[in-house]
Amino acid sequence: MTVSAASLDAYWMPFTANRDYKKKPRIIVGAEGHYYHTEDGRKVYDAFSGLWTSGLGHCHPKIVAAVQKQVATLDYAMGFQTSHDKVFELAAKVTALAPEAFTQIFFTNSGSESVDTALKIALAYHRARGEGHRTRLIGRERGYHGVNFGGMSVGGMSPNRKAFGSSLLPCVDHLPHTFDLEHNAFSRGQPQWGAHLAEDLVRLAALHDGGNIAAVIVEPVAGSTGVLPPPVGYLERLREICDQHGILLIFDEVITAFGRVGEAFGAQRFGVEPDLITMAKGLSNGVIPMGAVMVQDKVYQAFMQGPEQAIELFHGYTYSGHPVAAAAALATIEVYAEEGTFETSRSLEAHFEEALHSLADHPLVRDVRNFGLMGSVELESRPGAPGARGLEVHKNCFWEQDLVIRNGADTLQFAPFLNSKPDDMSLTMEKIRKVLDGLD
Ligand code: PXG
Ligand code: PLP
Repeated sequence: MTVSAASLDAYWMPFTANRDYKKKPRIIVGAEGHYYHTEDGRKVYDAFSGLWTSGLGHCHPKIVAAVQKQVATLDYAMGFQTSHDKVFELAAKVTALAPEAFTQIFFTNSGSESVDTALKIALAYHRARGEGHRTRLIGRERGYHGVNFGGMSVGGMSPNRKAFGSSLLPCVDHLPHTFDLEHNAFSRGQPQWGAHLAEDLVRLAALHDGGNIAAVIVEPVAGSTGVLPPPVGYLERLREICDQHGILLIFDEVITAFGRVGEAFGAQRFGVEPDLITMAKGLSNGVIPMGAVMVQDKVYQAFMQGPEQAIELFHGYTYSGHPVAAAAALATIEVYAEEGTFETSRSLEAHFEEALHSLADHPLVRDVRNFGLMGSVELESRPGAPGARGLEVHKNCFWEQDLVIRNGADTLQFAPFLNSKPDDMSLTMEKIRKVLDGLD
């Protein structure tokens, strides 16, 4: 094994069953295109595009070259009161992909930082406009907005909140999630049922007075919780209610941006314009960590009012707009355009849907859901051992099928490459069926 026992023990792995993993570690030592290379010399197909990150495939030569050049030219530049060329160019390129009203972008290093940044911008925006009493934030049950205190507070994944219950942000409410097997099981794309769940925002606005609510944050398609596409009409209705009460709408597009739903942003795919959009992952194809918050011009302008020498937003990270990350992101965005990635992704949706739903008849399968190139297969849990079956599928895929998939408890998740070969999508599902057939 390439990793010594002592080093194995030294690393506290994120979102991992550390003791179980360390008994038989799954170690990746290289990657190329659609495959990982394992330490035991196998090529393993990546059916999760990294961690929703690497839609173009791994080690794309153009991104690799851009990073190599940048790191040898300008490794780091102070980002506060000074900056560098690449990040301005990137800001212009990303905003150009967005709906016209989005004109400014603030850089971070991850999705979690993007979410906390967006929440801070929302609160400070209202204050700058003389509405500092708008302090309530509204998220959604089963939402995932990262692991920092803001994102955890508006998020709705109970295991992520459990240990921190009394330390979450105050003044936060949650809309109900849209998962309902009685009405939505095995729906393909957006479910017909569920738009009425947006009406809960009317209730919250009546309870608190809409004028006290700063922002609503939702993922256009909930990803981490196991792919919950928005019911038809749901996002439109949220937008309407927010408009009625002057509430900012934030789309957390950390997963859905950059082709995952067949457009640059989910906002465009669903034809609903939020006020702020968070992103990460596909921004740099996962090559160098980078995230961002893009805002409508009216949001930026609300801050640009005081004396010109005053800092308008007291917020920023040491690595905001890091030159090497910016170079990776610039190359990524160029490749998206050159290779027609968003169009390719869109053209693969129908095949992916068919392949994924081929598992619907398996006796262990409870639900199948998909939108764009996001898919999940929910398994029946083993009695008394929730999550055990899902982890077993993940491990069996890795060791026996040369396949990496993700499991969130007993929900299997799929994020095919945006430039996948259709046959590989089919083969992935055939392998999953084999693994499921072997489970008790
Ligand atoms: N918002 C959304 C919508 C996300 O999907 C984050 C914020 C946080 O991003 P960072 O870069 O801080 O991790 C995410 C991240 C999964 C899975 O299994 C999804 C994410 C992270 C880890 C696992 O679906 N999404
Ligand atoms: N903690 C200390 C002591 C710091 O000096 C800084 C940044 O200068 C931070 C935390 C924040 O780090 P970052 O800007 O990388 O988020």
